[in-house]
Amino acid sequence: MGSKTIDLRSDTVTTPTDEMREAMKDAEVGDDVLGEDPTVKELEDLSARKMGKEAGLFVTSGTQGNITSLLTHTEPGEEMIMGKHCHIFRYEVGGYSSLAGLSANTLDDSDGYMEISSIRNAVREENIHHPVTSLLCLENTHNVAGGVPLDIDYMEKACEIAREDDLNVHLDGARIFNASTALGIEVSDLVEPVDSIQFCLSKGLSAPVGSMLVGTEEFIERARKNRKRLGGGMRQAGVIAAPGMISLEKMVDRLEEDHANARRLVEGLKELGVDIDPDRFKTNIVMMDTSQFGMKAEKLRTKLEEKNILTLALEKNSMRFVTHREITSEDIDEVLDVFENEIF
Ligand code: TLP
Repeated sequence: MGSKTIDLRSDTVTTPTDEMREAMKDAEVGDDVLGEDPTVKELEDLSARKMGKEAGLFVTSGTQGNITSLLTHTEPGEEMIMGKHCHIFRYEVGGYSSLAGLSANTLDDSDGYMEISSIRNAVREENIHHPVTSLLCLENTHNVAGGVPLDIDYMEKACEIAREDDLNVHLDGARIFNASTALGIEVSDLVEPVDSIQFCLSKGLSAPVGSMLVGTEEFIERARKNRKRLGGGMRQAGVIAAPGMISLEKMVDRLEEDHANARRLVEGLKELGVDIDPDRFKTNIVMMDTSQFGMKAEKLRTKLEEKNILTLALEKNSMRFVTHREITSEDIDEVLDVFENEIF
């Protein structure tokens, strides 16, 4: 067995490339709170252009991008509709409620999709007892469902329903380029119907830090103030925006490799007799039920860790593997070897 640690916990573990480090060193900078950092401006403009929206805002993280968006779309006391398994609801420390004062009407999204009819039924009618429903949140790719890319037809239908009731739509597109890659469509077409998108530079795109929020100019102007309110106004942020430019210009095209490695893992596990559905995993995230090995996910995680393979025990019986730039097809073969020889 090799001694390299094979880190499949998340694509967040990717480290900046040499080119990114060089770009950081050479980045032109200024005080971004005063609107004077040329590299940040360039990244914001490029992000908006790529998404086909008017303006962009550089934020510290996906979580900050999402909460900034919620604060900008809504008023305290309002309600939003979102999936039970979405990141904003499950993994952002309840900021939607403590920071934005919102309630969440959560719908089943186990396979990544909330039923369109359930979205329609979840919108509150005007009534003195009801909060106002003001926002629909979508997540693409859907993390917990297994990196599911929501197709364009669904995106359009969900947004159409939202519009009928005057809701805005925010997309947590942390991995939106994985979705557009898997679906084989332009990212701007996929996000066309939504009002705002948060997408991450620091996941599969390998930047060390940062996410982007994009939307209309008017929305981004108000979001900029909310980001400041959250303490996210940065100064010479060009040094961290510079690698983000490389993420957008050079790291998108290679995501297909990550998807191929995820496929190799799923198909290999299936061949070994694991109960896993190869058709379910279309991007870089794979979920596996560990109860078939007679083990809780945490137990299997520890066993794999002893073999230098890092994974996440996401739920009691659910283990997550995420492929990324620092995982090769040989690494996947080694993981499959360990399953064959040590786990079965
Ligand atoms: N997800 C992380 C963990 O927080 C679970 C991961 O390893 O997958 N939206 C989605 C869909 C995400 O998956 C994440 C991060 C975020 C937002 C938040 O991004 P950060 O970590 O930059 O705040």
